[in-house]
Amino acid sequence: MITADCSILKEHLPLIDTRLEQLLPVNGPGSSTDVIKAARYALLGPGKKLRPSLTLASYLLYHDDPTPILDAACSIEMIHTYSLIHDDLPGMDDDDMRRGRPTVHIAFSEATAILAGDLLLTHAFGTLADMHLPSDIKLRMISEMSRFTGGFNGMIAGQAMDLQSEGKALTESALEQLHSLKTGALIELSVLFGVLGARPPENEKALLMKFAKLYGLAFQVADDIADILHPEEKHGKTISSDLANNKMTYVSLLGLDGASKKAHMLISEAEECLRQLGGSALRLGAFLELLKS
Ligand code: GRG
Repeated sequence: MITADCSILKEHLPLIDTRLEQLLPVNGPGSSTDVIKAARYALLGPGKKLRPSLTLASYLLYHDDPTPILDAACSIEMIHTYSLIHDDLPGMDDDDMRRGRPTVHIAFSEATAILAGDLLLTHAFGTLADMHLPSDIKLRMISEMSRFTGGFNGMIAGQAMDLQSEGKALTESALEQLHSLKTGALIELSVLFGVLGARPPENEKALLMKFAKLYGLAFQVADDIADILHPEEKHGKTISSDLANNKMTYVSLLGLDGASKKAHMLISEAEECLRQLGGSALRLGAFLELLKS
């Protein structure tokens, strides 16, 4: 199971946490509202910050100072947190616990949780627009964030497919499409932001994006396996919401052994991308190691 104790995550965590705190300040007329408190509760809580770490690590393959890309990394964590707040709502997965604590609608209220998610989604785009990067790069990031997180070919499309899949048997390719969008798209965007900031040669960009695609799917397969092997550690309760909501997972489709083989296959292919890149790119292998534990 992935924990924030892993060194690649620990390396970036203080920088990300400090900046997230600054980006969601307690000031302005809205600051006394529960919505800001709820957004801060979720965003500054004990998440692993895996996606912003991926952005920083991808960018740092080409540069020494992560400062120029830090807000882009933080904007991804805002989107991720909004998606979790909304996913936990009674109308969606109906989860009471997340990261070992009550979910936002339990700790505050359902209406506050909806607004806190909306706040983080909106603020993510504003954060990108306000960055100190050339305008063409910022515009591309804003456009890609909309595409990768949206409802046509992004995270919301995956979530919509997930909602419609309840109680249905899916083929492996349908499950793969669902998860590549629902979970994978944001992970791909995390690497893409590092790449857009660093501007590596085209062939290296292609290999990094192939790595990101494989990693996004491997992350979901590993998550499905962890749901079965470590349910309490993951959710603070004994049954995963996918099982409770009668949703198909890689484990229910392929069995535990089959899902483990699938994860290994995806991880090996992702490792091959890093081997082809060589040099400092091998550092990204640490993210793959997280999925093996
Ligand atoms: C509601 C628009 C909308 C989208 C929701 C991503 C998503 C789409 C829902 C999350 C459901 C879920 C738990 C999927 C499994 C993979 C996943 C995203 C796990 C949580 O990511 P971690 O482990 O979480 O990086 P932390 O808590 O560390 O931030």
